[in-house]
Amino acid sequence: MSVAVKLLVMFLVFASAAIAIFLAVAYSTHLPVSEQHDVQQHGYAIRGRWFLALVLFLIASFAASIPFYPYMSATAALAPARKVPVIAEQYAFIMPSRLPVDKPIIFEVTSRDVNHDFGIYNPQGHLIAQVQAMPDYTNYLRVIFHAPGQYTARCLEYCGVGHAIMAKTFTVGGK
Ligand SMILES: [Cu+2]
Repeated sequence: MSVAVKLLVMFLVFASAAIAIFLAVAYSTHLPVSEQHDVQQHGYAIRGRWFLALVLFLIASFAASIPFYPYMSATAALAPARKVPVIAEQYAFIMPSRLPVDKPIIFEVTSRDVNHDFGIYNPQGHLIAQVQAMPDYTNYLRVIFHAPGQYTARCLEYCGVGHAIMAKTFTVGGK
């Protein structure tokens, strides 16, 4: 089932529930009128039970949703990643020329001189990831290369006269 269909089904379910509640409320106004003191005790009891049910529902929802919190899976995926230092300088990237396919990689990107940008292009020439390369600071870029081939890192921030030729090709997979 596609995401759009799931969203449509969810919308229809919740919209139907909302409409049903409105109809029930509208219908309930046809009942004979009661005096406040006749119904007060009973009403408070109903309110108390609903409040308790709502609190329990919210606690249960909160507990049930914790495993789906994205940060845990992101942290788990980071754990076995291979760290690859990248040093940018006028006008080159110092980094390995071969990297593994389908393995999480964390590029540790910094600069030896001025601000650069580390942009990774796949073999089709599409930009797939990028991060700033800054002096005296390390930025972390997590990448998984899903296809082997010849990739190219290019500088994406003007850094001097040689900026346009600042590139490094590297191979993913093979050996
Ligand atoms: Cu540059």
